[in-house]
Amino acid sequence: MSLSSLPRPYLFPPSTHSRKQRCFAFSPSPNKLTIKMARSSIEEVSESGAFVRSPSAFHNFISEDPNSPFPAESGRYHLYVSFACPWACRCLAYLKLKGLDKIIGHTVVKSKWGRTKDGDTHTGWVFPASNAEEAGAEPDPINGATSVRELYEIASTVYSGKYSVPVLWDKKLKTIVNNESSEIIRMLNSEFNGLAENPDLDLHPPHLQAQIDETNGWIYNGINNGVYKCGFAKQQAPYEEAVEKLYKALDKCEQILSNQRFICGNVLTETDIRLFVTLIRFDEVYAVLFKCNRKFIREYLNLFNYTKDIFQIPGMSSTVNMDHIKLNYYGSHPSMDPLGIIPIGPNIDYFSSHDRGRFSLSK
Ligand SMILES: N[C@@H](CCC(=O)N[C@@H](CS)C(=O)NCC(=O)O)C(=O)O
Repeated sequence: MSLSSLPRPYLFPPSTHSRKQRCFAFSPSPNKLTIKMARSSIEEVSESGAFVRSPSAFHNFISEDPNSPFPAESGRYHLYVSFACPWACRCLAYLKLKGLDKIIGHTVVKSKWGRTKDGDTHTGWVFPASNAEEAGAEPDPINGATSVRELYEIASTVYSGKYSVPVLWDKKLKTIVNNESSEIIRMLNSEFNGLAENPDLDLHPPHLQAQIDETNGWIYNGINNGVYKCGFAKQQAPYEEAVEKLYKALDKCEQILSNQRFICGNVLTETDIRLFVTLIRFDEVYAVLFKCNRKFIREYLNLFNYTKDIFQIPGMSSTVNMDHIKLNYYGSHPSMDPLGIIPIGPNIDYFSSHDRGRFSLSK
């Protein structure tokens, strides 16, 4: 079978299709592919100066069904991530927690953005030429690409959106399966259980799904995406609106965490991983660069201890590389930090003891 006869990726913004429908819905229709999208988050600003995140474009779903177009297989898929990116690090956390890192390889890009093509001013994620170039970053072992942009160009000749991470790559079909972290983590949670070292860990269990989905909604709007709305706002009013919403959501989390160990009860769920990736970057980056400075996470008794609790779950600390985080945020956004000077603090020790053991764990 030639590559051209194989299904091309399902490529357009998420619709109201159910997950299973989307899994088998391929759209080769060129009309769907010509949506003009921002090529970088810096361009994602509305007329009123508010940050408006554009949707991810690749929405195929890996399935445990061996007859599906993207069946769960050992060694077939590869995850491209940045240690700086909270969305990508959600996926990395799942590789570690589910025990999938021998089944699905991953490659970390360089911390700072670079030119993605000769003769073009676009800057974005790039790979180092060798392992020696930057600790933690690696050359692309699958496609030999020099930038993440190149991966998108291999996957689609008509794509015109952001060249974002995470990228879940199919080595067999040489294409992007999915570039939306909220969908990738669902696949990693449920579809590789025949191959995972920790198949019993279910971070989206049926009895909590409604609560998880509802909680994800306000945490995404207020906190995960909320910090970006603060940082990327180009006018005072949208900035202030985003800050209000952010601290309302953080206060709500603080209140919930005064009664239970995790956000959806006394059991770790997807919502905790999604929240953690923002909290761990908050005091080091968002409080300073994104002007989220009404209160630090380390000033919230419960949120701070909770962040340490999750950081100390085996495998999680390996998904946090504060050097990459700080080098990227402070070094890749000249419109916000033109000199790229990296603040020295606060260097929080997330391995220090926490008090979350006061809550008993449940199923
Ligand atoms: N909705 C996406 C967002 C991914 C995203 O925005 N990634 C950022 C890094 S934190 C990126 O790669 N941006 C590239 C750019 O703006 O050019 C997800 O959750 O996977």
